[in-house]
Amino acid sequence: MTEEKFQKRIDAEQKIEPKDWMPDAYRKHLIRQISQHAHSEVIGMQPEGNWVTRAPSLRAKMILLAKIQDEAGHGLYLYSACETLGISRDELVQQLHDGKAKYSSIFNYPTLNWADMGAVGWLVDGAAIVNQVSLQRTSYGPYSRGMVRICKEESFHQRQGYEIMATMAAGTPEQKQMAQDALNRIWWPSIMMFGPHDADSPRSGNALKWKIKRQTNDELRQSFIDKTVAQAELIGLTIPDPDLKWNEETGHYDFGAMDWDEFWRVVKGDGPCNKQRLDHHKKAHKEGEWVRNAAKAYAKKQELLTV
Ligand code: FAQ
Repeated sequence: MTEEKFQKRIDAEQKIEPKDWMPDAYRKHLIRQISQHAHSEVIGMQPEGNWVTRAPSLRAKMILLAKIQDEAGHGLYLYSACETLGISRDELVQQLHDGKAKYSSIFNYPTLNWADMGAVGWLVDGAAIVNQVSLQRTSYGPYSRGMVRICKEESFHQRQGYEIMATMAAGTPEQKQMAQDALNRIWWPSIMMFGPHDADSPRSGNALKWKIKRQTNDELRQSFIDKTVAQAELIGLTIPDPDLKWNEETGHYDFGAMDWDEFWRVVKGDGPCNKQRLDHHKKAHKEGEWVRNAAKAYAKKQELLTV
């Protein structure tokens, strides 16, 4: 098949499946994006895992545990989708450890208190859903199907966080202040999750042409902001952006400038927790080696028994 025919299939909204012919650049683009997405799910467990032992009630603890387990599952779906493109899980993890593969900038910020569990669920999962609902229609079949499953769980996560924020915002003045403080710290990093502005996004051209991304970074960011402002107002919290203002003409909120120096610093490895997150992943991966070996040996034994 030629690239021209491939593009026609994409334009006709036909899904591309693992054994179909695809341009090498399409395959590489997908491996990069899906693996970074998978790494984000797995590294994203760390800031929340930090609070499991200190959840304020058994109910809160069970919900948080279930959410974190879901993130591990999302990582597994995504690694599996990525493996269908002809790369192994070991190679993907190695790329993460070598600093060749990125993960979402947001997970390089610390979670300082229980209110941060609310803000992460509400804003980080909220931003992730907006992005992932759009990716349900991505052109690569296994990625698209993975997104459908992930989105179902992600909306529970967003509500888990919003419930924490709503409860704290309706609590004592100190609790309300904690919720506001978490929103103040996590707001800007969460809207940076959508990536650089469209004009500064080198990957968007091919991603949109190949329908890997269905909407641009700025379109998705705007959609997230438009949805979230009313949610903040409803629970009496203020989004920390003095330039945030409804624009009658565009039908969207205008908002202030993001600190792109901070964004690129964090993406390039110099955020508050980059080293901690990666070191922890390396340590956990090493400690889990015997489990992987045992699982492989068991699978091999089963194989021999069935021959
Ligand atoms: N962080 O040209 P673009 C979750 C990089 S899931 C780090 O615009 P693209 C669930 C980008 O990779 C969150 N790096 O790139 C959860 C590229 O570098 P490269 C993860 C970023 O790919 C919740 C360069 O900048 N979701 O949170 C970021 O077209 C709670 C130029 O950028 C996904 O991964 C960033 N924020 O657009 C889990 C969704 N933004 O690779 C646990 C799938 C950009 O050329 C707890 N991914 N970069 O070296 C996407 O939709 C896209 O890849 C974007 C970036 C939108 C992230």
